Amino acid sequence: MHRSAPKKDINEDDLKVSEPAHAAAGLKAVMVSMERGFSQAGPSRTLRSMLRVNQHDGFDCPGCAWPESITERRKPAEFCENGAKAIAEEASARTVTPEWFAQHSIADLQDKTEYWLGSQGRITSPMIIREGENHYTPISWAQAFSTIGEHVNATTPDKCVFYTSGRTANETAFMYQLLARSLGTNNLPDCSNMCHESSGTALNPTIGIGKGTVSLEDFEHTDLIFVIGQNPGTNHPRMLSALADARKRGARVVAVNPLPEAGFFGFKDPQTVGGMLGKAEPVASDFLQIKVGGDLALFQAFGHLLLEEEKKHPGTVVDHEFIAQVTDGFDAYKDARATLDWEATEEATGLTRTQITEIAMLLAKSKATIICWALGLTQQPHSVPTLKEIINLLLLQGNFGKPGAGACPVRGHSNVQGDRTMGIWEKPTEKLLSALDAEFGIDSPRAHGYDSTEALHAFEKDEVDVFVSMGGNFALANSDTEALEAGMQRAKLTVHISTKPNRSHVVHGKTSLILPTLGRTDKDDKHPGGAQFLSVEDSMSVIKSTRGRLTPVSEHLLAEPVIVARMAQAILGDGHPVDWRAMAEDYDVIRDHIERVLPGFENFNKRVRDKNGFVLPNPPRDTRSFATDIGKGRFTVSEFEALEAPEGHLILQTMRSHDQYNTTFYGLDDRYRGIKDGRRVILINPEDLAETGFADRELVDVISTFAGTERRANRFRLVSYPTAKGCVAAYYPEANALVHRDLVARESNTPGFKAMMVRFVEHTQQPGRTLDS
Ligand SMILES: Nc1nc2c(c(=O)[nH]1)N[C@H]1C(S)=C(S)[C@@H](COP(=O)(O)OP(=O)(O)OC[C@H]3O[C@@H](n4cnc5c(=O)[nH]c(N)nc54)[C@H](O)[C@@H]3O)O[C@H]1N2
Ligand SMILES: Nc1nc2c(c(=O)[nH]1)N[C@H]1C(S)=C(S)[C@@H](COP(=O)(O)OP(=O)(O)OC[C@H]3O[C@@H](n4cnc5c(=O)[nH]c(N)nc54)[C@H](O)[C@@H]3O)O[C@H]1N2
Ligand SMILES: [Mo]
Repeated sequence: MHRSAPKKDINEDDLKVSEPAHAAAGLKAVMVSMERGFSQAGPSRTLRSMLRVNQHDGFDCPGCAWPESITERRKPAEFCENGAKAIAEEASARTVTPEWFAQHSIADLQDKTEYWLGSQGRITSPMIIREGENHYTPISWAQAFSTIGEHVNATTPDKCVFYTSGRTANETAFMYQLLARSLGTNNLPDCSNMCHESSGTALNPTIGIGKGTVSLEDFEHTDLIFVIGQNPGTNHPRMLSALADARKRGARVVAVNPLPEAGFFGFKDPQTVGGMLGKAEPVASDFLQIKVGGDLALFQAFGHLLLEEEKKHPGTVVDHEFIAQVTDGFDAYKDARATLDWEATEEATGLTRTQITEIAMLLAKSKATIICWALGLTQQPHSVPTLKEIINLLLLQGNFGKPGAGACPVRGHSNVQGDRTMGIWEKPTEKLLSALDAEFGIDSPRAHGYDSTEALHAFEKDEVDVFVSMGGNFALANSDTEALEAGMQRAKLTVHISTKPNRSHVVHGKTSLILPTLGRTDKDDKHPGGAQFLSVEDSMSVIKSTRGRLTPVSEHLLAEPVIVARMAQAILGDGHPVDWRAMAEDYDVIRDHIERVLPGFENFNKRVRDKNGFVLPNPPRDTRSFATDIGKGRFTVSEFEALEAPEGHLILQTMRSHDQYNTTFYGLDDRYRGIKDGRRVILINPEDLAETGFADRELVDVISTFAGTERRANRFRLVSYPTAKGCVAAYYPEANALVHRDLVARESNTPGFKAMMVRFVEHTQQPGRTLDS
């Protein structure tokens, strides 16, 4: 079933630019998804997998963490263009074999982009490369595991790092954290550290849970929805149906974003005839084109205006009863918001007083508001205070635990939320550790481990001997690409549990292993008791099963739980109290352990087999209560803060194109933004472009400044684009080399991927980062 892979890599000179689109999805979306599916996987695998996505007893879409509509209303094809691309990418019948590795030296592979690497296909055999070698060569599974055991046992636990990417299923994640803790380390950085960590850091102390408080049904009962710092048309396309439906019912939908993303303006539902034929339904009723980093100022202004409005019409805006009964800190908040500096607010947000007041009046009148956000709010120095201001607004109007209201952080990876529930966390609670110790007779370490940023520092300081990566592409996903890659190359062993080749495999440690694994869509039936399934948790705390059906591309692939169990056996030896083998043979055994260790998983094995799965407890949503240290919801007071570009600089944010999944590129068509066949672009407001003195499409080198240091990335093209003034945008991961590792969200340590200060200089052939050219 081998299909051949493209030989051609990206040629940035092919870049084409056209007008941005005004609506998302539609027939074109369906056509693109089918075309990608057929070219990667062939018609039969494509159709078989598309029909089972997000269906009962099917597999969970690896595309994003947006929930499926439950009950009878589940649509026959619960997927979207980008979900379909994610599936095609995984169901690919193209293969990366030992012969392929023999043909491509590391030096050769280091010159390739992610686009080329990822499109080569699925890895078919375990591979190893040792110091001084130029090629990966095949290795048996048994030898691969004993290599890991030897390396880990030759160093100390604190020099071992276990990274997790958010596609990892619950059962695998549970075993993986148990392995790290059995060894004696909490070095469990994950992609969440680079993603929504700021959300958890803001929510835990204020509402007592690091998760959202709405369910999908709430979208049917809400008056007002905010969609902030999020590009749903590309990254959560199924969310557009919920938004368009709410809009049809009469709810207002306010988008807050520096970019006029296509999904805000129209949605052509690919699951209805009207939508396919091109009739766009409206999505956002209002659009605030905010300056990057201006959201904190905006939310403080909303707070001020709501309190003013309450003074004018007492008892109509603020929920005093709710505040008195279940919250703390209101008076201090009220005092802090008593006055407002309009000049500073307009400067920080790039919005006018009239625009801000108009939207504040929508809030004042709304009886039930949902605030959704994603990465536009989580990857800046002041992200955590910004998100705490959202919580203040929701508390002020009692928007918790009532229909149509709540906080909705829209997660990324399809199981990133579940991984954290399972204990993938470098700062575990004592409750988790003591439950693990009691269940397994182990002695979990209490010292906190590295998050992703601290892991990057540790690489730099040569404090990582062994790096194990459960999925993901750490080298490219994190900041300061150059320093990180160099650090990774000095590690003694890197282990990559992967489906497809990526950059991290080719900037590997002195010894490196690639361990090929089954994906979501693959059948997992090589067990004494027959086929096994896994489970995931979506953005709204629903746990459900996921079961692949496709025949794996190679008989040498192992399921992730089996890989973890065999690593654990090789590292911890025979006398270890945990029965790893039993868990790997029968995933019900893992779920029984989870039930005894984690709250909310009573009867896990029974309930996970329910057609709609089950919902984890969520006190704010279920009982209007807050399990914080004070047993109340907490108002907080934050200083006014915004991003300010130094003279001659603009603020750079990084975002995803329509044709990529994080560091994986499906194609080169960012269709809604009109950017095609190239990725090294800087979207810039026409007025800002004029001020730089460069012409549209001119090549420039980009210099970022942070704390007196500079980073340089070469050969980007400026593209005139209707982004907010003062703010430019580039694609992730091309721009990651510009992010200084100390540029982080202060309290959560999430990299400042949407907060760089940059200037442009004429393109020269000077040394500097040109990863993709
Ligand atoms: N197809 C596809 N789906 C995906 C992914 C993918 O790569 N491809 N990735 C998954 C993952 S892991 C995640 S975390 C999510 C990410 O989902 P998103 O958060 O939608 O991802 P980004 O592309 O980073 O988009 C960030 C948005 O925030 C806006 N923004 C930037 N700075 C600011 C700001 O200061 N204020 C405001 N208000 N807005 C701002 C940007 O203009 C952009 O629209 O998507 C998930 N789903
Ligand atoms: N500049 C900038 N940087 C960012 C961001 C940003 O907005 N801007 N966003 C950040 C965010 S939100 C995130 S979540 C991180 C993402 O960081 P990661 O999660 O580390 O990166 P991905 O690109 O999602 O990982 C892709 C790789 O996962 C492997 N893979 C795919 N499916 C499977 C599977 O089923 N099992 C296993 N074992 N492996 C699999 C494949 O080999 C593929 O190459 O990046 C962060 N980096
Ligand atoms: Mo993410």
